[in-house]
Amino acid sequence: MDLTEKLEQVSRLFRIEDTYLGYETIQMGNVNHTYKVNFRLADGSPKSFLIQNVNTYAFRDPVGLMDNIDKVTEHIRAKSPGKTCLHFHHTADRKTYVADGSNFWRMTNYIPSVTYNSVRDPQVLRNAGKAFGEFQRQLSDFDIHSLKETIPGFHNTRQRYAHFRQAIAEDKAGRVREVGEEIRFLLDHEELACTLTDLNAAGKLPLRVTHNDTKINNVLFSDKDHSALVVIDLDTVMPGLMGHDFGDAIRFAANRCEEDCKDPAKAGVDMDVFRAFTEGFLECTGNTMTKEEADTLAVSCFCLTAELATRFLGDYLEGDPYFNIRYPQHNLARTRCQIALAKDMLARRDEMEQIVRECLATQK
Ligand code: GN1
Ligand code: MG
Repeated sequence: MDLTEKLEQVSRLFRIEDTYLGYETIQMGNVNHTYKVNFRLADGSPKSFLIQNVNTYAFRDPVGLMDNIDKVTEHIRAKSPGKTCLHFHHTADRKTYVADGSNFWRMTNYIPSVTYNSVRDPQVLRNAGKAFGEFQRQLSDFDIHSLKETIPGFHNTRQRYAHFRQAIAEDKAGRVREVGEEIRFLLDHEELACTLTDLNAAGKLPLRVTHNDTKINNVLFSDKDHSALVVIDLDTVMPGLMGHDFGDAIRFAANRCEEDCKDPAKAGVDMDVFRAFTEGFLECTGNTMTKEEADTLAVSCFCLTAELATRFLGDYLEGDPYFNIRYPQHNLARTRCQIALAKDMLARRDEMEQIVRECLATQK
């Protein structure tokens, strides 16, 4: 069966009865595969949905993952009457997925919108910060213990480093000798990179329900007024730290180039972007944030960037089993870009601390 037929079959299992017109592949994320499936309704009008094939190498418990997502989306939906929300379709036996062989399919409503991989407009960035801040706020009364850990230790940077060391020791793809300088930088900065993880282990930071993958392209914006419509990609919603969501968002949105740019010299923090996003994020979270959390925001950007660099490089050393790659050295380009960004974050740490303080002061 080819993919067109497969996607039609999956749609039927999610009880979509309309006339199937075909599919488009959507470039979204580095882990799952996403398709927009198009239908014609009885009255002739078009209607689309998104179907994703969940990567079960990354997500070992996809059923637990869908259970998390279902609970979280319904919690948010109940709190946002009349607002655009994500909604997962159900099969006849009330499941939010169709599992066949190694494929694990799910289907959501398609929300017409725009997304950004890189944006410099401060209003859009403020709105993105608000969207992720609001996401945390909406889930502040969610029962954190009802969430499964979809990827255990996802932002446990110590554990990420342990895997990274193992990848170096095993050298499965014979690539260690190419990347001595990158390995050295990451190992030299392990202590600082593990700041959040260590503070958490010491019980100094509150656990919250966090998104954990706060790339700005996980926010859908209205194409009319650039307001944020909804936060998507809830695969990694888990108990986490405020700095995980803040740091990862800055890592992606405030970088002067795309995260896999082949020219690492272009990477660095755009401080105007940093400020605009921080303003929006703190507008929604500032009054519930503890002093310890506020103190970690600037360093969290370095932590999350270094952590992801160990993951990209570890994957490269293992022969790229985890991240989807579009060319053989893709994970290496990603690594170099993240390292260059992390270096710039080190140089600008005081400046970032200062901006966080200024933004907090206007909140209180
Ligand atoms: C992966 O697939 P995507 O784009 O949602 C990864 C994130 C990384 C990101 C880097 C489950 O996210 O942790 O930050 O790539 N997600 C998972 O682009 O590993
Ligand atoms: Mg994701």
